[in-house]
Amino acid sequence: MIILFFETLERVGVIFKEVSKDRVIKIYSQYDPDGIASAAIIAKALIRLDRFFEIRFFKQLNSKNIDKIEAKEGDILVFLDMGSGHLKLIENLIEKHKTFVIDHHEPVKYEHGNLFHINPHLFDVNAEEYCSSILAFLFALSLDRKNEDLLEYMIYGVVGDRKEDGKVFSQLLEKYNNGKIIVENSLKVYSKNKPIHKILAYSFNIFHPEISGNELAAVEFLKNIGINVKNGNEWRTLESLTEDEIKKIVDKLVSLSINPSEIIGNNFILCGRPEIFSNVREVTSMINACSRLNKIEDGFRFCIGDKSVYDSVVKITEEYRKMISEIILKLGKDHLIEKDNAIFIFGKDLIPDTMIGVVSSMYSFLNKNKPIFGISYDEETKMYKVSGRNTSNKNINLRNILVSIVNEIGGEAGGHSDAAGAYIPIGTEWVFVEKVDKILGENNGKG
Ligand SMILES: [Mn+2]
Repeated sequence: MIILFFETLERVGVIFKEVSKDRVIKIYSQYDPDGIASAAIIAKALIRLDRFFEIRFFKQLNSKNIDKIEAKEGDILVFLDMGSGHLKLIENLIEKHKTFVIDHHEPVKYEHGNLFHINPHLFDVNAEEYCSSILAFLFALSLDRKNEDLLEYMIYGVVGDRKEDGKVFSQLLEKYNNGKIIVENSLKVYSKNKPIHKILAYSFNIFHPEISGNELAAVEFLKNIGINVKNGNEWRTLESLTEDEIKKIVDKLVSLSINPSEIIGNNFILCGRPEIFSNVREVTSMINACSRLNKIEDGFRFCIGDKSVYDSVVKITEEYRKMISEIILKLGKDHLIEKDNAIFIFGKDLIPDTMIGVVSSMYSFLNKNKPIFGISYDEETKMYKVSGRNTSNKNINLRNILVSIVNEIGGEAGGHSDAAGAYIPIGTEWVFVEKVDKILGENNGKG
């Protein structure tokens, strides 16, 4: 029941305020835009509450890095956008510390008097509509209604985790917007005022291996459908295109099997910002670029509006776009393995572990009707990292599939039904491929 969910949020907020007085609060958050946005919301709310806190970002919690969590007696622990699937892993910490977990990943069963667990999966609500920044925003509201001005941060997380079409988000946006954020239904791109071929090449949600990351190919694409890319000596921007021209582009992209929901949708424009930082899609991709290139502190500072990092974040974003472009260019046929029921991207050494999820997501935007599994080497765990994405079949639960496979071949797994991850031991990758294909085949047979 939705009432119970909100009541719990309020109650946990009251408890948090009480127990965190004169304590050090240690915040551990995921390093992606949803985690960074959640941390930004909680940080601002804690400053307003006059609390002491520290923030650290993790790529992922796992048995290899769990000992990096150091807490002194009496410290309060807060986990954001991670933890729900790791409660057994952090059991020793929960036994010693009041622990608040604000997360939307599928939880494991675990309860303890010290644990305050905010996760939509534990309540009778549509968990798919939530991300951690939404939960963090609701939690911040329960601490103080003034925190409704943190809505902007919430949207970075929502766009990062692709929850912008959910009802929960649109209700919150409507209720707390105050006219500062304009919603525009248009091409889902990061800017309207850049040359259109650049926009096509670098809006990686509109993904096609022969256009994305390749400006020349994007120019050719536009010419082939009869669109002038220049007006005199000037490159034309998206804003200068006629409705008819935009329709031509959309139709052609759809004919190339790009998922229509990736092409047209809502963009969120922040009023009163320099153009380059005004489209939430661009802000989010900038935060994401910082995460993927291990510049997490810059991403966090940028998220909370620290102007001193603006220049470096612009550079990081350029570097990130170049890096993805190179990966797309190098990803040859031998890296892509298509089985009956799934597609595997063998990134291994070519794709860094921080990028494999991004690349898997991009390929899942192509209408292939099969889940995608990216595999790359992870230095920290010395294992293969797997990123699974499913946009095609609502009847499968990737998280459960990965959990059941690692139970057989070793490793760890967690996540969501449509986006899940795992670490698997080196040498098990081919067994993994066969097992995934077999389980999905059985699933399709049943469906
Ligand atoms: Mn998330």
